Amino acid sequence: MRIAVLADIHGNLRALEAVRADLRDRSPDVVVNLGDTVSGPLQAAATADLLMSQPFVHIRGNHDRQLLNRPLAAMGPSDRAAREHLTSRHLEWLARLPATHRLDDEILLCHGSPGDDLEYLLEEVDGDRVRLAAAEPIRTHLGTVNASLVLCGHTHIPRSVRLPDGVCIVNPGSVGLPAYDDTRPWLHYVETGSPQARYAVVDRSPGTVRVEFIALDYDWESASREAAQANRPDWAHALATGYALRASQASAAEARP
Ligand SMILES: [Mn+2]
Repeated sequence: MRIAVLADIHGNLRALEAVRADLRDRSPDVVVNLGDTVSGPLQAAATADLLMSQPFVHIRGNHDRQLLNRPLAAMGPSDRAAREHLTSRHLEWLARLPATHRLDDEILLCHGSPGDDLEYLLEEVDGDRVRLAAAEPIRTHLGTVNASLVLCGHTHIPRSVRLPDGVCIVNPGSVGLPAYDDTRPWLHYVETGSPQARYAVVDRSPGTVRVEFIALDYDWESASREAAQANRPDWAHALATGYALRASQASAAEARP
């Protein structure tokens, strides 16, 4: 079974269209979307409309949950921007998505870890960056899940890990947002170092897993301009460079005439 794995689209329709164009030549058996589908200042409603029309397997991410469950005033700016553009049919669609899904007996889809859409499964925060976690904490975060292949997103870092017990875990990276900062558990930056749109194709045959990571050019300059116009210099910088905007860079940019 050949599985195209998309995650963390974050309302970036331009990046999603680049992935869809690339998928046309690959004809996977199934396309899965691992959540954080709309949150952000770009094209939340158009992204949701497109995805709702596709025969993909979708699960929800923490941001999809947060923009449904929180009052507008309590949302972060990315969730609020998306929420303001979504209509009831988009919200009803998001509300129906499960937090995890089993593609078959062996394959589990989740956003963060199987039990927590906010938990980093393959990374740990080290100072103000993230790095690959050791096998033991990854195994702990997997919990009692019985699957030989786990597909996850959330940290936007493309990675394929095989634990000593043979379980394979693949994060395809982010379709729509190549870098971000977060304050949980403290301020840190997550960066892929390239503005390209990411996804993966996982070919699972009995006894083997072949993983192909794909990085695609698309019109990230237009996406970045759109974020800047929405007063999101952090997104504008991340989309154009694949690096996160440091607080010191942001204040320096503001001080410029
Ligand atoms: Mn997430």
